[in-house]
Amino acid sequence: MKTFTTLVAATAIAACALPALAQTKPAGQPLAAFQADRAGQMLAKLDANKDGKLSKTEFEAMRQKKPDAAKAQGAKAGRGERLWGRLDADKDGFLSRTELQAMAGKRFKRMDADGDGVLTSAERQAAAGKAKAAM
Ligand SMILES: [Ca+2]
Ligand SMILES: [Ca+2]
Repeated sequence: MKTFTTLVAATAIAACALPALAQTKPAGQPLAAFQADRAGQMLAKLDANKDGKLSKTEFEAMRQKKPDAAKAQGAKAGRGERLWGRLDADKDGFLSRTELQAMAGKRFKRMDADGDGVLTSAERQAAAGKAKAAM
């Protein structure tokens, strides 16, 4: 009978330990999910003609929706051109989903402070704070 009680107790402890284990997993977003999310969000928001890629006009519309950021960037003439040149890797004049994911990947690496490949909410908040301070 003693063995049975011990077994029940052990099972009860294991059952309690499971949710605790789940909580110790890093509550963050891995790189691939971040890239897919970002690229999807940008296409959903900016791809006006729904051809699955962003033309320069569609991309510029985003910059114009953020007047503060556009003003700050306007101080450095030609920055938009250089940014576009970096993003449009195959120079076809459009940003494909792959190119948007590459952009998201670079952003992810800047935000992932401890470099563990997972973006936690704390790292997101820190990055958001930095972005605000930069404006
Ligand atoms: Ca488009
Ligand atoms: Ca391209």
